[in-house]
Amino acid sequence: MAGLSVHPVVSGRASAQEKRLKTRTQVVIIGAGPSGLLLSQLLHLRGIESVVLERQSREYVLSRVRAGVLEQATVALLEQAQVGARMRREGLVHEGVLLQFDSRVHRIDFRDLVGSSVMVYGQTEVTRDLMNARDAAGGQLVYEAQEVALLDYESERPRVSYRKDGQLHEIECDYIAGCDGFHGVCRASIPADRIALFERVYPFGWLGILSRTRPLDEELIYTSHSRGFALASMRSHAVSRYYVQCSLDDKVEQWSDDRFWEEFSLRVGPEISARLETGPSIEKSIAPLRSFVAEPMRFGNLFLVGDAAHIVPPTGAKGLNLAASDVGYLCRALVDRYQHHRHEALAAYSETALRRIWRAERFSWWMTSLMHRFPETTGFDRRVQVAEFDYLAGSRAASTALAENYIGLPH
Ligand code: RFL
Ligand code: PHB
Repeated sequence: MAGLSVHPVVSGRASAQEKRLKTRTQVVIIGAGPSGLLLSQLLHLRGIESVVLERQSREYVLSRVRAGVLEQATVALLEQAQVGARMRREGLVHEGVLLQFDSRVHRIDFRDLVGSSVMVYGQTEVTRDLMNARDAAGGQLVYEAQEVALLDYESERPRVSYRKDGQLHEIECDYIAGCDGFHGVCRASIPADRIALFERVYPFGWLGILSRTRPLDEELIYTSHSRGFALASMRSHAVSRYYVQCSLDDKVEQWSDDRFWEEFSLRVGPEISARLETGPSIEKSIAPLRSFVAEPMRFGNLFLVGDAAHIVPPTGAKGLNLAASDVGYLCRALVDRYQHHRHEALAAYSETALRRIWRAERFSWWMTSLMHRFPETTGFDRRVQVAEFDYLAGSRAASTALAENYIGLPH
């Protein structure tokens, strides 16, 4: 390991002479997305103190529309974090999903195949519940923290500096948890020769809309059509979430609501679209699709967690669930360290987390490859996709493999 190292963010304006307000905590958590909030809440319940630094405002964080599907293990972790009450009341339990290829539909029955289910409950609501729980417990959360910089993270005295309302602050800590997402400062602070990056960028994106309309079906419908992929999802019995595969060059402004509904209807076909309730979108955004893993996930006393270390294309609904499983591993390891003076789990964090991450990467890549139209798709490729669908539809073993991965491999 390198000795004392300083890696300030490039835009940082802090000078060595500038007066810093100094404090101390056990764990500094960078990022108040689901990873950071869940980690701080779980640590708090085990008597471990943390400070969360978030670049954006609370309102901004709550305006992002993202994941919708929670694995049972994620649900259990949220219960453990004592934020499960509203999820249990308002979340929708789904015992299967529908896969559609052109006009043929195959249901993957989770209950029958693997005796389990998933929970449809939006990431925005998970985040809101966690924020409320942190507030109620008097948690230390700094929104709009600018110029966050990691200092000496490989030493015994890691520190994090940031600026808030013009004042420079510095927090000394035992550990730093990098929960700051794909575009955060933590992974970017690591010298290039210390980290290996594995990446696949897909040649398309997802255009998503949220609308106050009744969902198309009781379950999610994943559709593969020669015009491209489409997904019908939901947030409640009255709010729907729909996606269509789009070009990476597309801009949201090019997609009027009418154009979206028309394209979505074409892809799901006349039978299903006859049931479609359309209405004005209340959110519309385009997300690129990417598979990405950074190895390792530990650098001295800095731990990368969630999207800061890995990204999956959303087709398998795994991103938030992987973030939650990282949090589960790190929390247990920190509890071992603080309560039992054992360091083994912290030392094994990266290896343990990566084993599960690569399985989810594989599944998300597979499901993306199965369901999307690639620009270079030939007649041969399409027939292979259809043959794979036929196999799924006709084989309990193949359907079970999909179900097992979709509901989530064990932590
Ligand atoms: P996040 O949510 O990106 O949060 C990181 C936070 O860090 C802050 N930050 C900083 N703070 C301080 N200083 C800095 N320098 C900072 N830089 C960044 C950011 O402002 C932010 O608040 O990462 P986290 O917590 O690891 O959570 C990961 C999940 O958000 C992500 O994996 C999922 O949303 C992925 N995902 C899905 N996952 C599922 O499990 N099931 C799904 O159904 C699902 N659907 C999706 C998805 C992601 C999507 N998009 C938009 C990428 C659907 C979509 C369309
Ligand atoms: C969503 O509801 O946003 C959602 C559901 C399933 C996915 C991806 C996104 O695979």
